[in-house]
Amino acid sequence: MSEREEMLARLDLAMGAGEFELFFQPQYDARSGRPIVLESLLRWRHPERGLVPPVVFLAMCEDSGLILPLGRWMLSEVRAYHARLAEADWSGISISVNISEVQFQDGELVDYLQRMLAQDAAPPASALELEVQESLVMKDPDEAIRVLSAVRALGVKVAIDNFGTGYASMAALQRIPADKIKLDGSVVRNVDQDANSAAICRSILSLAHSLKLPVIAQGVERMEQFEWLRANDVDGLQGYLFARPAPFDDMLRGLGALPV
Ligand code: G
Ligand code: MN
Repeated sequence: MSEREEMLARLDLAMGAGEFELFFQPQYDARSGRPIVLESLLRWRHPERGLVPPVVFLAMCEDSGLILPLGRWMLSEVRAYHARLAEADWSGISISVNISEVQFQDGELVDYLQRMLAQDAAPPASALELEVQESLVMKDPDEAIRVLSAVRALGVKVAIDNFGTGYASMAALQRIPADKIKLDGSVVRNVDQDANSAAICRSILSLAHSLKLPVIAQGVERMEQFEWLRANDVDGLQGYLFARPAPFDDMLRGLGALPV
């Protein structure tokens, strides 16, 4: 068997074997410094290879169709973590889930969410946030608007992920039903050092704010970026500077407000 075939065969068994895990990375309110959302990130703990990052296996899951049951597993799995947040006195925090292209286009996403939310009233739908890539939304804006409107009608929040990677027309953004946008790490990488980068970032912030959309900067790695972003009215922050993705218990131990 080729390495790919071997991985595919193992992936098929991984879900039943409980080898998928969620890591969590906090997002913070830029003004109060408080953690507001935990982004859940999928990891595969392969028995021999150890921790496999999603770039290695997600495309395989999409090709094999495993992405659908896996995506549903993530959605229902995160609900269990709310009780643990409440126990630790962090009950106001939401949890976000990244939605893959296949899952977004599947046609069953809204029905699945509705059934899942109906099973148990706690936590409320508003404690769940879906992250949908900008590129995916812009591929078929009319269809995305239909799905995202239905998601928000359930009370679930929507974030447009990796914003600023070049696909969104400014005209399209105003039609997209969303609660926030997450700036791609590439947009904020040099904001404090490069005038063009700063100009682009400022214009996205100004556009989003005129549409009443909060802006979360992701991929923040340096203190100077953090300072620039706060001075330029960014609403939320996420990145290695504050916290790396980590298993829930490790994340919880390190969780606290940023000094702002
Ligand atoms: O596509 P999305 O933005 O959801 O991807 C999140 C990924 O980005 C995670 O796998 C996480 O490990 C990574 N990440 C989170 N914070 C940082 C950061 O500050 N710098 C870099 N380079 N990557 C980050
Ligand atoms: Mn994301």
